[in-house]
Amino acid sequence: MRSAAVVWAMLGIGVGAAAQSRDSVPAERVAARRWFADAKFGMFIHWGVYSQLGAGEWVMHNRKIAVRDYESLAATFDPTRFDARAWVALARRAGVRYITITSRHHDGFSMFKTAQTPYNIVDWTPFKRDPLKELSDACQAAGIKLFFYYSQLDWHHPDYWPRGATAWDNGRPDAGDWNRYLAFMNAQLTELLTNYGPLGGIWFDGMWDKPDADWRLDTTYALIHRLQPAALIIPNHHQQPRPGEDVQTFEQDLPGANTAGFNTSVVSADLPLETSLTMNDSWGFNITDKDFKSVRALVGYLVRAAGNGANLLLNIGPRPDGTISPEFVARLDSLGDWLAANGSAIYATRRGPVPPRAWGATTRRGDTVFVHVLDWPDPLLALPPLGGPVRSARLLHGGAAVRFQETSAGVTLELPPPGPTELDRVVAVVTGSVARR
Ligand code: FHN
Repeated sequence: MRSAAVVWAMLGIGVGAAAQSRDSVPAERVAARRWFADAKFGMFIHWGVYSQLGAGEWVMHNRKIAVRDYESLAATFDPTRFDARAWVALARRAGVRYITITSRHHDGFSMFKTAQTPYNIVDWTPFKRDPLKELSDACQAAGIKLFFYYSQLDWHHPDYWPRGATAWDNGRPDAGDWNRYLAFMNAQLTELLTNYGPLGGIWFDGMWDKPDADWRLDTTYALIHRLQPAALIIPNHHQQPRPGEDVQTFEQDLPGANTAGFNTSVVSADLPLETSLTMNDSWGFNITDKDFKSVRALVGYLVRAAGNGANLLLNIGPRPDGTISPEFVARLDSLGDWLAANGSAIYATRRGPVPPRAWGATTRRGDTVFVHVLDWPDPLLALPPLGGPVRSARLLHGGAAVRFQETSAGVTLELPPPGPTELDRVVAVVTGSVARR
């Protein structure tokens, strides 16, 4: 542990002078943030007791299920076909670099062995196995980083009191001890950060239920960073980043956009960014939701996320028996095929000099600007200046030269016609020394 080794870090992954803000961050976390910004693609997994009802992870709230009844449901959870190695094999085929899985969602059920409550998958269900342990072992063997989603909101714990915006009368006593609840959470986080090997980090969610409560985040964040100095804290609180947080994440929106209605439009200039996205319209398994995005749309999200300097955290909701529906598998396999051919224009890139446009996006690594043409039927594509004189332009596939013209107003590329099944025409443009941003 190098906790004493505090460095003044300048990540330099943001835009303009604002990106040059200094942040006192230990070297381990500086490296971890850089790793995260390079990773570009993660797999989100929402899986829990709720999967059994096939109506998403909010089913307890949406159907106003009483705690007693939900406890009975939990006692029948038996995902006998869960195979951590199969999940991780799928993740590898898809080309993801990390997995973020729900360790405890808003229903308050712990999907891991915990001494803090019997309401956990090992002690409460016939399954009796710890899927997070099995997953962490499989991830470590495969070189995939594991992050734990952890809900601060709890619809089951009596000490989650006073209750927040999502409360309903579900049979809990109208009293509770907030200090005890915070101690419970910190004790569970200690278990997660102690018993599952080195983690990528903790992905928090649910604070928005009680935005004005005294969450004592400083204490919790310090605990996490003391237990694992390289663990990243990713808060999905939909607000501007606070001290101690490592990544700014956006839900169902690219950074700065707010079509979902709860994201902040303020984008951090110096933290790595992430966008979480459902593959259909649900996070947890939803048996009637067949509104799956096409592979073309998903490639578009991945490219536009990278063009915004963000990772894409793409969700699956496994079935209650532990298997993964073919719709998820097919799309992840197709993304893996696409990344096998185009990953050099995605992984370890940063946002390019041209912000995402209707036609596509740009990414950059060193002096190479990758122009991702997603939707442009015409032969000429005019770009603003790329930050340095263009030395060459070639198709990523096959390396054929792409003719270009450069003036003080910018660069015009002469594109070959799009192939009939092509998802993204990538042109690698090498420039003379790009002005670093
Ligand atoms: O309420 C949750 C929801 O169930 C899901 O976990 C998503 C994932 O980003 N986050 C919350 C809403 O902000």
